[in-house]
Amino acid sequence: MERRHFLTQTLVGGAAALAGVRVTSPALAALPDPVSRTDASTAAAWTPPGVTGAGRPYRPVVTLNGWTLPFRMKDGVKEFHLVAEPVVREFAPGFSVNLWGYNGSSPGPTIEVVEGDRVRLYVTNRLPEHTTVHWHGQRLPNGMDGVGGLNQPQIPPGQTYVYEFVARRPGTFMYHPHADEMVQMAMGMMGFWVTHPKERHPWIADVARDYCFLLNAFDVTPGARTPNVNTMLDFNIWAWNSRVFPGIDPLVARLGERVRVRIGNLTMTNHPIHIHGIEFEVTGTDGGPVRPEARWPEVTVDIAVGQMRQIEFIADEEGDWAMHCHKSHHTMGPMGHGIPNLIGLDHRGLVHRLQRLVPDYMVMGERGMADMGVMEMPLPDNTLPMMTGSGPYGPIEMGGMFTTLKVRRDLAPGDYRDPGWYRQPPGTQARPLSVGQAPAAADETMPPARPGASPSGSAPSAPHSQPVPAPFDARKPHGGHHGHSH
Ligand SMILES: [Cu+2]
Repeated sequence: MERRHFLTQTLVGGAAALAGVRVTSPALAALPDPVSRTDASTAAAWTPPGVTGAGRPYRPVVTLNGWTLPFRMKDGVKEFHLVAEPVVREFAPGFSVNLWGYNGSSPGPTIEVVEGDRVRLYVTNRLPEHTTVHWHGQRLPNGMDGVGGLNQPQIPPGQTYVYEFVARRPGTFMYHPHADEMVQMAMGMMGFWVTHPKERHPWIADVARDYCFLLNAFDVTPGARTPNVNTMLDFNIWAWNSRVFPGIDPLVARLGERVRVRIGNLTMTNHPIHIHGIEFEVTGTDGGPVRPEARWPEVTVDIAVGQMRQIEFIADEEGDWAMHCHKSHHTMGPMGHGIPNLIGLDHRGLVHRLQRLVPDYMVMGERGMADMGVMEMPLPDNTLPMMTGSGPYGPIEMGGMFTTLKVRRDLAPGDYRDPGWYRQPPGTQARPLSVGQAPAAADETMPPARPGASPSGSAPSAPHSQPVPAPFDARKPHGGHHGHSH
């Protein structure tokens, strides 16, 4: 829940500085109160009361499992107060991680303004080391770009700096530190920024729903609570806004609505984001809106490291549509990594002998790994299973970067609540075929070879002179598992 803190003690105690200028007590008193939120649910869109700064009223974005930072107007300037600080983030029920973030959460709150707004951002550093904030993608004076050591001195612990610039172009942006980046981003310091157009823009459509979230990744050893910060590529928590399925809320839409989704990638690898059931277009990139004649239809958009993409579609098919990263190991929890492929291996006999040595020994992956979705195996505390999250028909067998797009006819405009699982109309769902209904299969799957003909077109061989290899002696999977039961 949102609550207001008063920073007076912290700020008076530290030697606060505004852009290198020492701040006197009256100036400190003038700082906007920082707003904090630790709840990881999707907050309702925040509409500023009455005033929208430079532009027309806009439809606010909804940050998936996140929230929008309230501002105050002061002398025509939108003033925000970000506090960089340690936070505890729940990635999914049963799994929480010690991170660094802003104003109680990681990612920090979304900053939402209108093109032409003059924006003033106070940044208070409550981390144990220095930091800065870089406003990724913005046009701004060089001294406001936030690269520590290049554009400004680092913000020491306990101090407050102020950034001020005009939001010059509409679009999708991010913010993150440019100070000890590897550590601070591995610890979750990042946030989203949306600048709405100040007037009707020919390349920016009005949409009924406007979602945003960041792609982020962490390396948390199973059983641990704090990320490893030196990991270069081998992350094991693949998250959207520091949440993993089933902790990621669904995107909901009313049938026929135009929906925009803005996605930024602050992981160390690219993510092909795939949505089932609809086609979308990339209507904006890091550099701004894409002119309509330059767009093409997609069902998957690859979002490279450091990029932002905004996509749009008409939600014109009812149902619960999967939406996920198409790198299959990014829809797996931490236990999905580093397991050898055991498919086809016959464990009979072996398991029994191993269990004499290790009573809890069980077979993993003998028939594939789908069993992991229902298995209740003991895990270290504070660790998610490899595949988690169930649907109306059982385990979905995915975790990590996965959620659903839920399109409903009877949803009220502006209602973002999870409508529950979709009920397919009779006759519109894949169904089992009972024995006897199957169309008759031909006895022979290959046409008889014509004498002298060779499938490859090369010199005729004498197929009947070759010995027929014995069929591979694989045991067919059946029923239960050996070594454990569920
Ligand atoms: Cu991915």
